[in-house]
Amino acid sequence: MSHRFAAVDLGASSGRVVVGTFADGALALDVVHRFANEPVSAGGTLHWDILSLYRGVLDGLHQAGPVDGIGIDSWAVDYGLLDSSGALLGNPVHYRDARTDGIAERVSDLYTISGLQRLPFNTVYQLLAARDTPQYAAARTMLMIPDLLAYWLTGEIGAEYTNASTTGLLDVRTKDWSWPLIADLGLRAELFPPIRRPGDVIGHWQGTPVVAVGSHDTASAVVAVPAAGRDFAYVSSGTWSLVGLELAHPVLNDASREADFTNEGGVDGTIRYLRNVMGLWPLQECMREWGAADITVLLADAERAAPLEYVVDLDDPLFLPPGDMAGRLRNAAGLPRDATPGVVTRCILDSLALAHRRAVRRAGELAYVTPEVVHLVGGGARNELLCRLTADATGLPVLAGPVEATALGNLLVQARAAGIVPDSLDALRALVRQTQQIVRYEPCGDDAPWRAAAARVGR
Ligand code: ADP
Ligand code: LRH
Repeated sequence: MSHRFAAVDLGASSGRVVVGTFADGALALDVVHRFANEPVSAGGTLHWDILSLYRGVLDGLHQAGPVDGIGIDSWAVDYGLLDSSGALLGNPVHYRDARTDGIAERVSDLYTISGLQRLPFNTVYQLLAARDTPQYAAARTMLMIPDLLAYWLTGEIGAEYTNASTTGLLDVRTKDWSWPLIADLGLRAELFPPIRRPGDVIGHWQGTPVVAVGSHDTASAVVAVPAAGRDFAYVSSGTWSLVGLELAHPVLNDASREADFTNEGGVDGTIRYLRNVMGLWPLQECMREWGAADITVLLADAERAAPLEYVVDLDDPLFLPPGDMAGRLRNAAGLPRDATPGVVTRCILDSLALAHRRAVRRAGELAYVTPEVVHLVGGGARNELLCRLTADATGLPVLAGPVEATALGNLLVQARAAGIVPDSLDALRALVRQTQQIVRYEPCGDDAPWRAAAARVGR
């Protein structure tokens, strides 16, 4: 007897609908629809093209055919506001929009409540930036992106826990909205719908159950990390690199706050103790500027470029907004004006591996864990150079894959809710190990060049 589920997975760079077929202990993935996610700047604000994304979701679900369930995940922190009739008020704003500039600095530290890294675009700061607008005044409900899409599919309103944990308004201990914090910040409590948990049935679309999953894409990706034990670090590698550990309890001390580590809510009450590292975003932006469609050519050129010649601190917020990325990199790294795209790409990948090294080491120190292996999942697992550099920089073996970890985590949580796979995260991960291709990269064992490069970027 086989079961089919559809995962809707929206990343910052693309969306896809993936069908997972579970039969006799086997699991096959089929990406039935892939579509671009292209933000649009209008009226001076950077927006997500939410209706085009919804069109991609509907097209994908139609192509998926009959399934036993549908789960939706997306990037975190962004939301839509609904009015009293349930209509969407305006197009959701992109977290890289400049409206939150300077807001976080004006708010007292919320770390001991939310456990979140202070990122300028956390939902809380976006809401504070919007608080005095007519749109906010008319709003009655705030829905995070996957909850908004689920609402359009089912008519049901709620806030899935893992993604709500990225708002900055959830209490990391109670795992529910922090009502005192919401009141202190002058936000309206009525906006925040009841929390739903991964595995809850949200409603139905054309007779098919729509099931809450780890709707924060990173939460779903971590479910599908094919770890065998506990002493592992992960890098969820795509537009961002989310680098860290899975813990049973949050780490909320000053050292952790100062190191910018976040305690996001994971599936089954776990804590995703991680740091947002700039990821492949700078490369995506350079490719957009260069009009470079084929990443494999760039990576081959980067492979031939001199190692660790140009490095930057990719954690610098300088690299956060869109536009003239190559120019910003050139200034920060001292790259020559005529540096080829291959050399710039090498600079990005060396710098990214250096940032992975820093985050893996710091996470271990702060949480008293000694990782023995780094699992690198997501689109970045297709980048052999990045995987090899990450192994060399961290001094740990890198196990690369699955590439579609997020969709896989989404599917596994649905399959579990339907009772067709075992209950524990360990068992789900064993299924990933048995059914997915994973490539191992051994570290070269020479730490000196990485230590020197770390000193050069001053971290
Ligand atoms: P997100 O979910 O954040 O949109 P993905 O997990 O889809 O990100 O990963 C996207 C990244 O995967 C791209 O930025 C690109 O660097 C990398 N990637 C995609 N295809 C390839 C490829 N063929 N070789 C190497 N890297 C790739
Ligand atoms: C990755 C991600 C990440 C968030 C960022 C906004 O796609 O969800 O975990 O911090 O997008």
